[in-house]
Amino acid sequence: MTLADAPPNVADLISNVADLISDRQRAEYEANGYLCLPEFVGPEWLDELNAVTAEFVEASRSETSSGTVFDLEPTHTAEAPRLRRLNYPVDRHPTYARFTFEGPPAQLASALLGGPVRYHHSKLNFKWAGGGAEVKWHQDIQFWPHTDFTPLTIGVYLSDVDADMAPMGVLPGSHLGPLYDLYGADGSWAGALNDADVAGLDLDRVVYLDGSAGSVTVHNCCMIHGSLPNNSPRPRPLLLQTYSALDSYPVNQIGLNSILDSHGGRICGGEASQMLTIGGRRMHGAPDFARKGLPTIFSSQQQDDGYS
Ligand SMILES: O=C(O)CCC(=O)C(=O)O
Repeated sequence: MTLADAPPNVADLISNVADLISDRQRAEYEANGYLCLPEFVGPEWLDELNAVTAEFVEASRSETSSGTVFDLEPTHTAEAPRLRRLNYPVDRHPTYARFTFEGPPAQLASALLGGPVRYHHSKLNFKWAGGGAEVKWHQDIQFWPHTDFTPLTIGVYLSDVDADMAPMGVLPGSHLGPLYDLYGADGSWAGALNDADVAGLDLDRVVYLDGSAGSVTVHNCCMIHGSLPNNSPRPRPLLLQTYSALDSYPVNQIGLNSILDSHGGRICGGEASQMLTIGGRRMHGAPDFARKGLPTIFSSQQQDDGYS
């Protein structure tokens, strides 16, 4: 289904999940840990996103090295930009924010996770033409652990991506297997499985998720995935956004969880419930005290702290 004209209210669509994905697709996601949905995002969104993205590529010409906004290849120049990534697109332009919080990815995440979702982070991986770097085999959850394994990442190809353009590769079912150590032998963070662990994978089973512009990839946070270098003459822009279930929370001070964008934790399609499950025990946590200032147990119990 094309969602270009869908209403921008996730809540409206949660009651109509069947319009977005079928029960069979949801079951496939649960069993295999991934989905690929051809041309899920319609031309209106794509045109808008590509126009904004072109502005950022243009702006990158005045940059000489990677920074908060851009991750640039070492050979990037003003004449021949070579971008690896636009960091945190939702903080960079309202179009990305609207797309991520109200558009097809938020709607799809809600459909897959069965209700409102908690946004975590976003990025736009360019994988530039003529050698854009490989992404080695890894799982995401070690980069940003949560209180459960519901987080998923939705990728949107902003242009046609064929098999020669290094599409995302996934190892079906690996989301139900071991969680690998992504540190190197010297103890430093490598962000990838080591060679011995990779040698133990059945890489013949990898599925590469190519698709025309607007096609969408979904992968669970425990999925083993990666992509080859892009040796084609065309860049491969993949806009990625991560969401978890409403009652799933990032564990602070581990990896990316400490440096989320200004919208990290935002709820799409509902309100925060403060429900969570840890170690199999469910509870209703206290409100977010950052919102109205620090209460004490006295002011809470006397109901004069502004939270009642
Ligand atoms: O861009 C890709 O092909 C994969 C991206 C990815 O896995 C990541 O950025 O964590």
